[in-house]
Amino acid sequence: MNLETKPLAAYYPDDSQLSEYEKDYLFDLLGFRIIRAALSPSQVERINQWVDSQPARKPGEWFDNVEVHSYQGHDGTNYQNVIEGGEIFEELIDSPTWIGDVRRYIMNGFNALSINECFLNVRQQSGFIGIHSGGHVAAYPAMFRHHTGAWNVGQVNILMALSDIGPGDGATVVVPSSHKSHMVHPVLMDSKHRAYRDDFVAGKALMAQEVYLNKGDAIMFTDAICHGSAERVNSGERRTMVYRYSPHGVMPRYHYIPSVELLARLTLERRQIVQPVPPRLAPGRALMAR
Ligand SMILES: O=C(O)CCC(=O)C(=O)O
Ligand SMILES: [Fe+2]
Repeated sequence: MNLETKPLAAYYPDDSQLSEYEKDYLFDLLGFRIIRAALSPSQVERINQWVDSQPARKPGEWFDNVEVHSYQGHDGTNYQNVIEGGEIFEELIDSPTWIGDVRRYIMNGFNALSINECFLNVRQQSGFIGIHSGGHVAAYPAMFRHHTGAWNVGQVNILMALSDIGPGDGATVVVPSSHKSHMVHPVLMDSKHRAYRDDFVAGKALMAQEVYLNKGDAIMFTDAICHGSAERVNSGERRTMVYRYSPHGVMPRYHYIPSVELLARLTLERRQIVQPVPPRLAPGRALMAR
């Protein structure tokens, strides 16, 4: 069934009015939370200034340890490994707005977190990301377990809005509670691994709901939730940034090794997230890149 996108149902409450327990309940029940004003206006402005200062670049180009990338082309330009892009990106590694909850959801507060992927995405008119994931996916980032009071979530994503994202802007869509579903989403039945359809605009999928955000707001979601985005029909561009956190045993998605300059600048707490397992080499040996 091919549907027009629906805005997120009116039942979703204002995060700032909720108790900590109620927020946990929502995350467990729905698979996502909306964090209003997760970034300050000045943080949003500093990031947007960084984007505005970038010349046109093509996927495959590198600058300052940041790699220009795209998943499928139509989903836009990604600045991957963006924590290497400057101080503003470093300070968000352990943003007090979310890091405590992220730690608790992933490992019950043990200090064993890692950044699995971090990128800034710029998406133009007609861009979208296809529908993907769901509770049926048997991969570590899609693991979602919660025994009362104890969590074990394989990946928590923080998707930050850097531009206002409303109707027609290509909002992120979620299928609420689908991280708990053992059934494959109907439109994923035809896909190769039943996990991703890059040809199917997620906004048109059964039960997909658009999440509207003001710039500075964020969605915190388990990677197990069935999600993607609507097609951007408005002119202009949509800007978002995603930090994905996983237990440190999950391989980083694109294998970036932090630069020595970055490691030297980071606080211990941030360094432990960016490089939870510092490499140990015999004297005289060096790491080799491929
Ligand atoms: O681009 C979007 O709105 C969705 C991004 C997404 O799929 C993700 O961050 O996992
Ligand atoms: Fe995704």
